[in-house]
Parts: sequence; structure tokens; C-alpha cells
Amino acid sequence: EDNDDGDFGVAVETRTRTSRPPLYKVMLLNDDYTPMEFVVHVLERFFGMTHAEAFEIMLTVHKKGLAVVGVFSHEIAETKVTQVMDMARRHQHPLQCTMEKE
Ligand code: TYC
Repeated sequence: EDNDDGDFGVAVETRTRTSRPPLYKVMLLNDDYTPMEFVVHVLERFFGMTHAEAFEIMLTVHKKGLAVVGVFSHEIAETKVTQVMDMARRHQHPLQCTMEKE
């Protein structure tokens, strides 16, 4: 048959660069009323810190006004903020936790 179209069939794949999803810093803010031990407990419970790590970060927040307590995907960061804020509200402490794009 005379139906050869001359196509060698070489596959050409283009590689499109994909960007990594943005990361979010979760921050704890200082206040004058939330007990130090409560903050330490929150850091142990929701951020997987040891007691010593949690105590150190709590003191940093207490002295400097705020500290980054972790860096996460948007969804995980939102969950952490909600968990901390719910826990603080349940105990009637004014503790504030926020997130910010890195
Ligand atoms: N400043 C508080 C106190 O003296 C302790 C504290 C630490 C509060 C960290 C909030 O994110 C915080 N009891």
C-alpha cells in the first residue's frame, strides 16, 4: 500500500516545572495572663515537642513577644491554629496563635 505518512513516531515530552506548595509559619504570641505551664502543655500536645523543647520555646515567646513554633502546609497550619485557639478558649486564656505564609 502507498499510505506511509512518513511519521517516525518520535515521542517528544515537554517537562513543565511545577512549584512546591507554599509553607506557613505557625506563631505563638505572648500575653500577660496565659500561664506558662499551659503554653508548655499546648506545645507538647499539638507540636510534638518534648517538655524541655516546649519550655524553651515558651520562654522565647515570653521574652521576645512571639516565636515560630512550626512550619507546615496550609491545611496542617490551619488545623494547628484551630487546635491551639480552641484549647485556649476552653480554658479562658487569651493565648493567640496565628499563621503566615513563609
Ligand atoms: N507571659 C505569660 C506569663 O508571664 C506566659 C506566656 C508565654 C503567655 C507564651 C503566652 O505565648 C505565650 N504568664
